[in-house]
Amino acid sequence: MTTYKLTYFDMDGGRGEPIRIAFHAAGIAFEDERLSFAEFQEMRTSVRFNCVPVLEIDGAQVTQSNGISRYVGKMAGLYPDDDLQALYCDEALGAVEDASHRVVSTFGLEGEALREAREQLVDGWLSVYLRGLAELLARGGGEYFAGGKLTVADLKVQGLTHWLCSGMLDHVPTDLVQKVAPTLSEHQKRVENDPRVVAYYASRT
Ligand SMILES: N[C@@H](CCC(=O)N[C@@H](CS)C(=O)NCC(=O)O)C(=O)O
Repeated sequence: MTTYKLTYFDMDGGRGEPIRIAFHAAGIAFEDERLSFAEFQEMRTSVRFNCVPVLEIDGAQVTQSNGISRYVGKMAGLYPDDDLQALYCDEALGAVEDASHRVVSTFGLEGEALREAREQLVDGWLSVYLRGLAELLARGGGEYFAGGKLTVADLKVQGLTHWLCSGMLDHVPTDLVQKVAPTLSEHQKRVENDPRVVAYYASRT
């Protein structure tokens, strides 16, 4: 039997979360290695590209969260069979990745520099990405990004909108998503109420 080990930060969210949810939805057992930030610093140079998530498949390391999400998503029925719908799913996955990089580029800033960078982000790139994602959601029919049903794109976008609303990001208003792209707020609730997502979090308690 194939063995899977996912290494990611010890948090409910981020690039590793759609992969964990997809494994759970697929009913596939995996080792869920959760690292503290200090533990990650100790091992970061031992993983390719010095980044997580890393999936080990029978001991062989694979990186890149979107590729891994697609791979596990296919096994979970959370990735479209149709090529065009798959492209739509990939577009949303890639957009969230790009938006996340914009936010991460402000990490490490402090005080006034942080405030300025985050305010620029809120009025600039974050609004651009939220509006763009709302367009992709509308193209998908309004409820899901691709194929008319939950896919890993929905899990990834929910991760982003949850993060932006969480209050964890200083100077990012918690009502930003609601104000800029209200359909994404509805989408966030839809995903969080999906039985597979609910079952995953129930399994964590
Ligand atoms: N393109 C990569 C990016 C991975 C990435 O940046 N991961 C972050 C955590 S979410 C990380 O490991 N950062 C560590 C660092 O930059 O030192 C992917 O999608 O997996």
